[in-house]
Amino acid sequence: MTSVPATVKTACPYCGVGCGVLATATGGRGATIAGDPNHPANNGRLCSKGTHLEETIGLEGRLLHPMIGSERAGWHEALDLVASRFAATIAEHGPDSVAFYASGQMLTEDYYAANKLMKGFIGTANIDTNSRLCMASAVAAHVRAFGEDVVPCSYEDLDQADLILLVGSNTAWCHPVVWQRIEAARAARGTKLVVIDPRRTETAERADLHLAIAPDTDIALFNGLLLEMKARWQLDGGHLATRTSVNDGFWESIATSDVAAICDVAPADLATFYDLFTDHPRTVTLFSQGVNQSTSGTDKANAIINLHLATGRIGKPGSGPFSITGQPNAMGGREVGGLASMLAAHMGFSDAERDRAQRFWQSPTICPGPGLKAVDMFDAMAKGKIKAVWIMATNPAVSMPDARMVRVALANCPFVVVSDCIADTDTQRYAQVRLPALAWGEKDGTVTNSERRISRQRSFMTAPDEARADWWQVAEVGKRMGFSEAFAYPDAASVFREFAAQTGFENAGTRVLDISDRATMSNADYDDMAPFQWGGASPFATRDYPTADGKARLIPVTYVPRADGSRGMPMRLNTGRYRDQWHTMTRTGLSPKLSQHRREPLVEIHPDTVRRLGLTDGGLARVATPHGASIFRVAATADQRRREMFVPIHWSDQTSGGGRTGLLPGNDRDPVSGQPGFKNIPATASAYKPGWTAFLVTRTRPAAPDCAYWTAIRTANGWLIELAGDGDPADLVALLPQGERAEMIDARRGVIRSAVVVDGHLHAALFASRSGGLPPREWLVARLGQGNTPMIEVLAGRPATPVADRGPIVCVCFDIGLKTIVSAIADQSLISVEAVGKAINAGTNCGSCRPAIANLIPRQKELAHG
Ligand SMILES: Nc1nc2c(c(=O)[nH]1)N[C@H]1C(S)=C(S)[C@@H](COP(=O)(O)OP(=O)(O)OC[C@H]3O[C@@H](n4cnc5c(=O)[nH]c(N)nc54)[C@H](O)[C@@H]3O)O[C@H]1N2
Ligand SMILES: Nc1nc2c(c(=O)[nH]1)N[C@H]1C(S)=C(S)[C@@H](COP(=O)(O)OP(=O)(O)OC[C@H]3O[C@@H](n4cnc5c(=O)[nH]c(N)nc54)[C@H](O)[C@@H]3O)O[C@H]1N2
Ligand code: SF4
Ligand SMILES: [Mo]
Repeated sequence: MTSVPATVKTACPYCGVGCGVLATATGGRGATIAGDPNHPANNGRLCSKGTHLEETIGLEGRLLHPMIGSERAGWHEALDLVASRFAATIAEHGPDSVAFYASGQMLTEDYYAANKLMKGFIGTANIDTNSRLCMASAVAAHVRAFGEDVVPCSYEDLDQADLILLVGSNTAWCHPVVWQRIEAARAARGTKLVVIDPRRTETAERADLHLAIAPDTDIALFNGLLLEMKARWQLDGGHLATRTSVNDGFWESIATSDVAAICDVAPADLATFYDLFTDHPRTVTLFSQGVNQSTSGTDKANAIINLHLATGRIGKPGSGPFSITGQPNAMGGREVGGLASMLAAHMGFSDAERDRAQRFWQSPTICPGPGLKAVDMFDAMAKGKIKAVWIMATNPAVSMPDARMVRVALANCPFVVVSDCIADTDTQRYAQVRLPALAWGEKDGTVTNSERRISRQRSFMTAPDEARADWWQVAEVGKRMGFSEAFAYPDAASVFREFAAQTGFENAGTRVLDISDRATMSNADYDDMAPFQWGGASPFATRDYPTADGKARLIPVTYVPRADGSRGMPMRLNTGRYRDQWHTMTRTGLSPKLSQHRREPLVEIHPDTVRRLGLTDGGLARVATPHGASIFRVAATADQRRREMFVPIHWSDQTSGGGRTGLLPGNDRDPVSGQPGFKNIPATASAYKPGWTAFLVTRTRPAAPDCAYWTAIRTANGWLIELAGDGDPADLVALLPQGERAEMIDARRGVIRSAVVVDGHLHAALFASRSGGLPPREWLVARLGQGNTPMIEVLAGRPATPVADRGPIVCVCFDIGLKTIVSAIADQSLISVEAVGKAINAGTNCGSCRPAIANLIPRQKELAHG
């Protein structure tokens, strides 16, 4: 009898859109992946990252056994050691000498267990999370305005809006399925789109109006808009009077003169913005890291919320201030109290709330108040105050601001435990104990997306070797620390039921988060649980705001110019994401498809500024801030404002010897939320002119090269490694694998061309030059692992009969390059993305490249001649 492989309904492990995925195991570590047509978050759609999940679920690079130092250990031994070291540290130095650094990539069950252990049983609130770097400002703004961390919108509101403002969000790249929903609304009802972002992103390029504001001037813009609406009699007097509380002096406090000058936008564009807002009452303002990751992030978010409260554009279809979450379970972490500034189940630290949590947990102790927020936590570690830390599902040695100092802190911490599914990460290098976690496809539990929708992540593959669930690891340590009963969970379902019960415990309608109707569900019901939304589609449509008087608050927020310029640092550095990579690339970096979109970390700079700084487009630049420096490939682009730069966050020590963005930001942070300002950093850039440049295509990855700049990225059959440095390029030959070698070396001119063949197949090829002239990469990348390629062609770096240059890959699903798309548009007079799709397929699968194609259509003439 042959069994038909079962299809499992699960949720995507990447962004906070929270798409439903249908996964069908195909044996071994394989699976077919499709969008779940019945999941309300995506109705069957998946972006490039979701679509190519199958390339990331193998066992390559996985941590499969507990490790103590460099030795393999048994689970008992490792867990005993963690429990005993934590207990001993607490006994000697008190509960505040230990810490937990968690992640929005943990499941709700993992997070709940970790928070309970720290706050209720160890008795310290020193548990914080990478959500501090991500959502903390939005959380703080929600609590200030609504009394509770509640997102007042749903995705449906995007379908019903007449105007959508995207503030500090590169939606087309970072929340692509929400983007596709916005596009659908524009097609269906002509929804207007305004993008507020200093950069002209692919998202901004698609907008009806792009306001390329000066960094961190959002408060001036939104206060200006609110005052203009007041002047135009557009406020909602009824809503203001009955549902909000406005302190005396509020209107004076937001007074802002000369908004256009502060924001550095054309007065005519500002007028258009005001008119669009006046004409379209159904407005959703979707905001992301351009708002949150700022030293004024909480005030920015409140400026947006003020506008919606005062104009009554909240709690109605097609309206509301919509903070979109980054990670798959950033919202779930907030629900369970995974931040050092919240308790659990949306409670704070008052005596009554602490007492309530302690009685619910029946715990021996309870944390006395808030704990250390991420930056302060690592700071305390550097100072020797935190003596044991457990890091789970996050890579702070790369992603924290001032990553160099974070590494000093980790090196200084006597006991570091890291739970990860990957064996070698920059953070793992500092661990005394490494615990192997289940990865996506193996783990089982729940996540909550941006619109408060709880979905099940379900396993469809068996756990490899000794990898175990994160919640299980926490519970086992809890038991070993003497809390056997409190952590005796037989399964994830029992953790979820307890969390559900806590949301209802002595709640009596005071907190919106209440899923206690699930507290008694059976394991079978948990297994079958369909996605559901807490708080309903529009939580504040009818119910009071969860404040003492039931009213929302308008928060006085004032624009204050930043005064952190540094001597010799005349530029501003902005940092963020690429379309097809996820954070520190531990998973998306495994996918050859996803690695095509951007082969190297670029520093994007306006062409005028490139010239002024003496840089060259395509050359290398050393980007420096007061905290560190790193080398990036220069991309000159008028999409950047002058004197501003943008670099991606993705490259780590595992993938580069340059491009290390984490070294650049400092610790400046929002005074309310403690969230670091990652997007507006004083900086400078200067040319790095290497003695030689080189690249290596290879089937097997060599040890990390020792040169000023290198980056390694996945290709279909191996790796592409870009290199630049000083000294003798001949040393590079050591990077080549064993095999039959063919070479062309001109030592005087510093030219090396060397190819390695194994069993008649091209195994590696190295090209180096002192003059900078190197052949194109993609033909060689495609030859890798292939037989019968004449050696003379390999050493020439190109085939005897030239092949058409496709240009950089735009559509990764069908491997279609920019030049192919541009010539199809020109030759066939294509005028829409659909027409391009019909002609050459590009953009017809996941759709992540549709904005890029749309932007090529009007620019086709300029590009075809360029
Ligand atoms: N492809 C991909 N998608 C992802 C992720 C990923 O790693 N890769 N990560 C996920 C996570 S965790 C997150 S948090 C989200 C982040 O999603 P986004 O917030 O959309 O992404 P970012 O690139 O960090 O930054 C957004 C934009 O803010 C702009 N910005 C900078 N300064 C300002 C300012 O002062 N004002 C305004 N208005 N805008 C400004 C930047 O130019 C940038 O284009 O993405 C999620 N989705
Ligand atoms: N300069 C700059 N820095 C930033 C940002 C920025 O815009 N600019 N953005 C910030 C933001 S918004 C975020 S969210 C952070 C993200 O930063 P990180 O959280 O550090 O990035 P990830 O690469 O997602 O790290 C997740 C780690 O968990 C592992 N992992 C994956 N799944 C599991 C699991 O189920 N269990 C366990 N135990 N491990 C798992 C992965 O292998 C990986 O090592 O970066 C922040 N840092
Ligand atoms: S938009 Fe893409 S990355 Fe985000 S959840 Fe959906 S498929 Fe995953
Ligand atoms: Mo994030």
